[in-house]
Amino acid sequence: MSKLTKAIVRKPGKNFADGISTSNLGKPSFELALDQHAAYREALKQCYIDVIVLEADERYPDGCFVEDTAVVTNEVAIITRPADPSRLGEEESILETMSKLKKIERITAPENLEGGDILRVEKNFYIGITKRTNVEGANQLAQLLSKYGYTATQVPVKDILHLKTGIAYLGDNNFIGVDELRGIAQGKNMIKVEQGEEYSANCLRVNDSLIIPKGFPKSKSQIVRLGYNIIELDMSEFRKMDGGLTCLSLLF
Ligand code: CIR
Repeated sequence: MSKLTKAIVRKPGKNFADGISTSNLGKPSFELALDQHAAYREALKQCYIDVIVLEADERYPDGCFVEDTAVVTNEVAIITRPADPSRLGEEESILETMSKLKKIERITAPENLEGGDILRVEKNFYIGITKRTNVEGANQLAQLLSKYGYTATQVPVKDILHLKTGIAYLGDNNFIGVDELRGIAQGKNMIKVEQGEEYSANCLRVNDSLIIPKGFPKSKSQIVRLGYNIIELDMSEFRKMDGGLTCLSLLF
């Protein structure tokens, strides 16, 4: 894994609770979400990341989930096209910030692709085909990535929001994920999350550290054996809005 140096994040807005949610975990507290977001930014800083913080954009209640708006490599930022009408447009301010830092490519209309569906494993990108990412959007991404020397593999995903809601690549041939997605980790080591702990499949490797969500003891006991420097964060308010650790940043 190449060294990560920067992240773009966006603070949750006051209308954060009006975003899309299927979790049935209740309404999130805006104040607590702000505190959890601040802790997230601190954790990234601890991992030697220069964090670029965008202020909340009240037009988009889900705007803090910036991961969905771009796919970033060393060479390029590919601006995506979110599928839900309430999120379409979030990508424009990311484009503005990103264009000062990277060469830009774009997923074009009418296709859709969200960054949460993109799992990078070394030089290959797995692309989840979900309600948010269609095959044509995935084909566009694959074609763009191939210009920069990367390959792509499409993965049909059922019953979960985004591919990375269900699986994470931790580096060093280690994965954590739900059983449905074990094919991605074939021949590699995969920690299988147990029933009730599915949320812990979304972990975030940042340089020498691994950020994991707090409150999933079975997954944690397996993760600690891998020997990473672990940072645990309480993600309760973002979870209520179907968001996880990876969703809150664009890392590069
Ligand atoms: C949504 O449904 O779009 C947001 N409430 C959550 C997005 C989470 N993003 C992600 O998994 N990459």
